[in-house]
Amino acid sequence: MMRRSLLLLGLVLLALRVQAEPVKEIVIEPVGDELKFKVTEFTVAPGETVRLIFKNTAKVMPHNVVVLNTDSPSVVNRVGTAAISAQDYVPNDPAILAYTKVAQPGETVEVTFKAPEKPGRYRYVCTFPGHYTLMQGVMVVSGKATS
Ligand SMILES: [Cu+2]
Repeated sequence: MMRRSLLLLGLVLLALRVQAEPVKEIVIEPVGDELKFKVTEFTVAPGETVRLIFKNTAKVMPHNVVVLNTDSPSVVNRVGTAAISAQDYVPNDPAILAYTKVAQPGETVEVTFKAPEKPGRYRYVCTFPGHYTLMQGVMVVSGKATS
């Protein structure tokens, strides 16, 4: 009987621990129908679980959010140009850390991913054709690791 209660207590504690794992929620919208993200910079902790939600509040423009593992302009350019002919505008590129699918106007999409362990600046772009040169932001990884 005692052993059974201890087992149950253990399970409850385990469940609480799983629930307590922090998830950083970031909500991004475009600026009207401009090729701009409203949030152009956000900060997360190294290794943190990030839930990135993109609410496409635009009236006519489809958009997505593609997070890269670098801030390098040449990589941004490489991914942005390859996206034009890629399926769903997301090329198969090793620099892509996470991405949402394309959100049509009025649609909300999201992606959950683990932030890099390495502090630094990580560029995110919209890879819908013609958007990436203007539609960009930076995810800053900084501070103490969460795990
Ligand atoms: Cu866009």
